[in-house]
Amino acid sequence: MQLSKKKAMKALEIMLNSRYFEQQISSLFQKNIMHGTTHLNIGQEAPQAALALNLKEGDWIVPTHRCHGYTIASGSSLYKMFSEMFGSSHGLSKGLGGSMHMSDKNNFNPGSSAVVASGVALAAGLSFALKHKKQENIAVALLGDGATNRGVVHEIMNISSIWDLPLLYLLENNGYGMSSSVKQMVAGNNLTDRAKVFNIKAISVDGNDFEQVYNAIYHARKYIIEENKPFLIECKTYRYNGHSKSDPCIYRTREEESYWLSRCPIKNFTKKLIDNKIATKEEIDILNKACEKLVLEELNKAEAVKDDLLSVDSLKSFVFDETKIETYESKKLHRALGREAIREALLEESQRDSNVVVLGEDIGLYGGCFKVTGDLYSHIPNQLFETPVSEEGFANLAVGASLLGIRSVVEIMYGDFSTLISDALINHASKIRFMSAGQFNCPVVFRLPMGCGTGHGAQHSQSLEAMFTNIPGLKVVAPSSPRKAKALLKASIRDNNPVVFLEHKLLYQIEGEVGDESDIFELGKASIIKEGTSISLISYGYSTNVCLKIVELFKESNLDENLIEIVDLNTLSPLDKKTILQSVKKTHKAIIVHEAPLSSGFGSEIVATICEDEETFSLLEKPIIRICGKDLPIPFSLELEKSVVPIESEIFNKVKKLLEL
Ligand SMILES: Cc1ncc(C[n+]2csc(CCOP(=O)(O)OP(=O)(O)O)c2C)c(N)n1
Repeated sequence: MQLSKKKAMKALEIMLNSRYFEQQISSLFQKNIMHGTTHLNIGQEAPQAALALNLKEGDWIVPTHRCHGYTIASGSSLYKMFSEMFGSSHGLSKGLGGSMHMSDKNNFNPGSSAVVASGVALAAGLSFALKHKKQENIAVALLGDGATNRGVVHEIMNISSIWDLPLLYLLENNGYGMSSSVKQMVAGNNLTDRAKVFNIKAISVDGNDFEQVYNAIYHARKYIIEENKPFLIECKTYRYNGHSKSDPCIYRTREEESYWLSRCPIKNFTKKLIDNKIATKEEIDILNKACEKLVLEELNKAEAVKDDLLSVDSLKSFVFDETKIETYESKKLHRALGREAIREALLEESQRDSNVVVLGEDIGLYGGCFKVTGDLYSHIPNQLFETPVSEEGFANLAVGASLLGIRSVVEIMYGDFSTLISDALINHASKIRFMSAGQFNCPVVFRLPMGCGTGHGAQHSQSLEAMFTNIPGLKVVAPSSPRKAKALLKASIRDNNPVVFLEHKLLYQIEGEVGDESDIFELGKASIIKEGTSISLISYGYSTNVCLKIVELFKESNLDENLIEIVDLNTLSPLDKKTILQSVKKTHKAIIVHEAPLSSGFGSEIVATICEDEETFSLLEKPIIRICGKDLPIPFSLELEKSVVPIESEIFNKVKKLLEL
């Protein structure tokens, strides 16, 4: 054994702390003192210690749901971990995370993802950030054998290989993903082959042998740093308990269990230390007792304050970072198309801040599917990253990178494919700040070209905003003009929170006035773009332009256009309710216009906003009308396509009817 005595004893200490911690957790669950669920890692302690002893300051880890041992190994306080398990405000994540989200920024651990394998993409994002910042560090993605069957792992293996990311995949093959065995669920003979097809070097080691894992990680880290390439280590191991607290393990034989019990990593390591005269039995007994005592003391301390909870009122502060962005309305205007305005924002923000990066498919030489990025690649070659067709992978990668301050602007070729990044948006971007009790922010902008009018058919033309506005933690922005597209995109990039930026495809072709680099508009603020006395047309995105045409039709028909007020929402979430209510209190009538289907569309939220305000409701002279898309997928035929979304004549007639003209 080549390890120094100090390191060997440290390794044993980590393994013992992990074992005693887990035994206490198991007993607290059995006594119903703890709630929820938990995934114990008893039997899998060797890789935890081996990793801890190899990592350098600034290396990041993203554990799996079976995370306690790695959290202990990376240096987190046992007291704070027990407190987190109790859900108390003294926990690592103040009781907002629980067993699977033990975030600890000080120890380079953003917490696990409870979505099997998604943490791999977050770790890839951290490694992307480390590389971008030219830091000599690595990120470690923990994953289980079950996780290797998820598509996102394959997407990320590919990306990490072609981008040479400093990423270590530490794969714990414990033979089972819940109740399903590797033999049943994994095609092929070797899990390492899964990395090799992506040109990633991979080895397999006995995961219950501390020294083997230690040496493997030592060489892997060196290789990753020196060769600038990812690496995978498969540790063959076994969990002694069930998958989670209520698993009786009926899918395993008792013979198999006793075979692995005889290969206990702690017993084996202890024997080696004594056999090789590195430590005496007495020394090991002393360490053993000290670890057991420490764990118990930390538990007692945590239990004494377990009822200290965050107040419900304080929870809101963990949803969005409230840092204010300086806004300004520039006087210097020039004319540009919508797509050019967006490109200007991307260029100016990337040049202002090297942490801003632009990611997406075909956004380089090709200029983007809608020619939004254009020649951007020639101006910011080190900040523009063309991705493979791997939406789930690169969207979650952007989230991971944001934890280290990288501000990605992710272009999703068609907003319809946001269904493929729903994991990044719904499970990660929107929740990481909350689950980590404010330790991490997630400054990522997801640009989604939405809407119909271009004859692209049902899977390339939808308006999916209502899918996002129901997710706390996401901001949703929908500009209506080139100027707003630029000024709101700049604000979105500077915002410390995740923003879904909805770009109607027809906006790209609209020409209008655009501000210079200082033009930045506040998120969460609606604008009255035309004042009027007797009816509020409330809209957002491209549909605002349709409402503006009604004003023209009024003029052409010699009707009084001063009757019409137009409220452009700009941001759907957070919604500027005040401006909506002020307008309707003045006009006493409201029509809401949007392209998305009527049923459960965002218009319902606006109706509710008006009706729930007693004063505004009492002033309403007519029922509120919603003029929206039909409850149909978008048809391909151009004529049919036009007829399923709000058309000018329909709005014109309804406005006249409401005004009794
Ligand atoms: C995407 C997803 N599917 C299913 C689950 C439920 N689930 C939690 S853990 C787990 C098994 C994961 O197995 P593996 O990756 O081998 O890790 P292990 O539990 O063995 O450590 C499953 C299916 C989940 N959390 N996420």
